[in-house]
Amino acid sequence: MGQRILLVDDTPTVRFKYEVLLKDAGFEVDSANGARQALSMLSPEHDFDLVITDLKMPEMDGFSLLKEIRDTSRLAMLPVLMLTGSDDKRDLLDNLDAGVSDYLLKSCGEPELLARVRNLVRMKKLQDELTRASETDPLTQLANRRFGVELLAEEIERARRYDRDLSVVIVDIDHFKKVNDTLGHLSGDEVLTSVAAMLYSASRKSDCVIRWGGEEFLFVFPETDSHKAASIVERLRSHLESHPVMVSANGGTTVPVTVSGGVAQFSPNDTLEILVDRADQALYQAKASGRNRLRTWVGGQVVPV
Ligand code: GH3
Ligand code: MG
Ligand code: MG
Repeated sequence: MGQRILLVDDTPTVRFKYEVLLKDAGFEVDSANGARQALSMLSPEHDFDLVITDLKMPEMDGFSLLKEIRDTSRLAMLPVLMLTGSDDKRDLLDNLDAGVSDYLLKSCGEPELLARVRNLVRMKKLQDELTRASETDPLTQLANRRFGVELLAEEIERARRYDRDLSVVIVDIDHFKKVNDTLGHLSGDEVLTSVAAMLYSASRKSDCVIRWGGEEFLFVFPETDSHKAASIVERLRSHLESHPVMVSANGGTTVPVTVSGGVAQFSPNDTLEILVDRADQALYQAKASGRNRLRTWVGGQVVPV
């Protein structure tokens, strides 16, 4: 997908001129008639790579827009290029203080504007790649534990504030050490990758599956009670039970893989640690009672699903 620029100016002819220039250079461009409209367009559904804004605008100027953007954590990394008609040192210093990414006189000419735009967009792309890498487990491409903890903390906050259901399930591959011991670590990696891909592709868009540890995965199910969560993961357990995983060892071998799981539902006084610990206790019982099954933590007891 092309890179998206939000262009903000209160003068239609200026917007038109820059829109044509930027589109010809290969960018996707949306424009806003002023800072307020720009703010409403910077909603979480839209993913802009750069904001180019006029400094002097009636009602709300580019400087106030910049400050709003920098005060919004979700937008903190969004590059902002300020365009101004007048060469005022005070304005320049204020904008730099407020975190502007680049600051240009409108008289700079089109080649310089485009060169600076390309630079900012390139930096944004690198920044996005770094962010993604810091949130992703390199082997399975699932969300990593660090991202998972952040996500679960947010979901717990939301469930508490709006009194919503929230459940977690820890899934652990059974006797995984045996796979490594008999087929080697590389085959172990292949099994992990396949199981992760299967868990990911079978999960709903609203749910998250995290590589929680070596051969452990944590499902986060917002707006879902423990019965529903258990039934979703039970389907995955039973699918795995009847579908051995292919690995390339010995010219192609199938490996039977089963998983055990522990389910816990959030209640309003739980911390993240307590919630995960309950799922862990349930998992422990699932292992102890024979593996290849799920258990749920409910009111201080662990019960079969
Ligand atoms: P249980 O049914 O009790 O869970 O038995 P288990 O063998 O699965 O559990 P255990 O905790 O004894 O061993 C987990 C193994 O997972 C040991 C470790 O070497 C392996 N493992 C963890 N991370 C990776 C990985 O990234 N790649 C591979 N190949 N193995 C891994
Ligand atoms: Mg295991
Ligand atoms: Mg384990």
